[in-house]
Amino acid sequence: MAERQKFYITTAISYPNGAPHIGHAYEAVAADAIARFKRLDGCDVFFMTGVDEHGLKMTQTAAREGIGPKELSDRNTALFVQMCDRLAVSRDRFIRTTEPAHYAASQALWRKMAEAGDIYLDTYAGWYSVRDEAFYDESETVPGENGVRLGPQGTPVEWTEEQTYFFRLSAYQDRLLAHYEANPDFISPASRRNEVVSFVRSGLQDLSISRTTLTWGVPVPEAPDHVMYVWVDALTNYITGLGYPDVESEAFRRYWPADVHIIGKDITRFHAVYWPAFLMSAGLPLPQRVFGHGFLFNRGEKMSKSVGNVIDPFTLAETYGTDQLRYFFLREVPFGQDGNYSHEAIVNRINADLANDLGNLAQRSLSMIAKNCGGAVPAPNGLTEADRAILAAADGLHAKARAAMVDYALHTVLADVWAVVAEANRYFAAQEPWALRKTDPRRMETVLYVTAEVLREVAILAQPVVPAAAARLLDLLAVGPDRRDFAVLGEKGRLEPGTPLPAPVPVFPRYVETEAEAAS
Ligand code: ME8
Repeated sequence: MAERQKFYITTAISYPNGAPHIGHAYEAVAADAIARFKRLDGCDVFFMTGVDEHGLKMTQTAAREGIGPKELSDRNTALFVQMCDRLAVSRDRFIRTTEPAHYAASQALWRKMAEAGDIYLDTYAGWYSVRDEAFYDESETVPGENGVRLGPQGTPVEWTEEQTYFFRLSAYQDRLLAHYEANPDFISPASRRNEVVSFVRSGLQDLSISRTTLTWGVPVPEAPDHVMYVWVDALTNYITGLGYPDVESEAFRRYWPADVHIIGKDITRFHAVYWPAFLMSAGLPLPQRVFGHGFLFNRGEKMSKSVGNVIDPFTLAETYGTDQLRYFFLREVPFGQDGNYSHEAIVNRINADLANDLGNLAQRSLSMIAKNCGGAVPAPNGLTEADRAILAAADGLHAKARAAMVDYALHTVLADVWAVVAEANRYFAAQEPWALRKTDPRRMETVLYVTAEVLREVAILAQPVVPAAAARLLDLLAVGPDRRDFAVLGEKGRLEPGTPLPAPVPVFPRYVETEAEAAS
């Protein structure tokens, strides 16, 4: 058997300075859907997510709450883990940056960069945003209200001056530009790539990479009065998770470099400029790709605690259902672009796509099979042009989905799958199997077989996004657990006539408005 292709995918690691929000949920679900897709498509996947526990933001939030940063992190990290469970995020590893192994990895990477001559001590004087944990050039900041200066993300910046270690980022400008040029997909989507290229072209300053005014972080080797700048240790998480500094370890050799880092667009610079420069300095291979997804907004507005529109992913999952929420995120928002969520938009997707289009087709065809075909998979009796056409459309989905996934276009995969669902509904309506029951029962069986077969392929391909509902549908079709991956799509996995089927139950219930919602 050919060796399975490896696929290493990560999310950003989230700051546990508060409870997870919808942006965290979105990123985790998107990365999970990609990981599940790749697993079903035969890859040996390693999927990692986790939390970024150090830094000034954690220290300051903890101080405001009158607790230590570790206590703050422990409390919120538990919620991030719960969120992963609640949203069916199938991670292989949940990493915490306070793990001793992560200290060792970060210090080892630091030493490599120092050995390469890329680290020196100097005085930093410039602007820092605690909210972004980022240094900004004066030219990137603007005056805000009440004498506060704002950085490019609209967060306040503070003037800081201290003795710190620097990383010779300026020395990597040409190598980075050459890398972007030679690897046009390194930064996706293209709009993010253009931003990064023009940032790097405009000239790179050396980067301050340690702090002395802070103790909550990874100590700098041989300089314990310094802790590492939080982004140095945060980015290192991607290799800590594979056993770095043991580059001979099985996991590191197997999975590094990462196939894709899934991150939000606001942190592209760290992943597409700093991270590859650190890796080049340490003599390690670079990740294949950095994918910067868009932001989710609440009816066009940025979520903020002061506006009071921060939506808790637990409440959303509770209200709409995990699969429903996952489907909404990935179908509604073209992956890479910004998107909006609102109660109406979520309900519309649930009821139109899931309950009506797929749920009803499954319910109608499976109940007819239960009543009229002895509760077993019916036998096809000679295929017509219409039967062949819908089967061909379903059989063609795998190739289309793979093509869309080259760019992680999850929304395109779903649009293609649901286009076949719509076509199957038209087929079902046109064939009128309920009328054939009396006039031509053999033909009815064929129509029901073809419909069930389309449902099988749709359910298999829907698994990455709606894992629980797809599994229920595959149960209803008596598709065994070993016959659910993409290898059995198309003719080789056809349903076996005569296979007994369980009694059908609805797979996607309609969302019914509560009285309060209906009245508002
Ligand atoms: O940036 N919509 O952590 P974080 C979509 N610790 N995505 C969003 C979002 C929104 N409204 N808000 C945030 C950090 N995100 C660092 C990462 S990685 C080595 C260190 C995304 O908790 C954001 O873009 O602020 C990022 O990818 C992730 O959520 C975690 O954000």
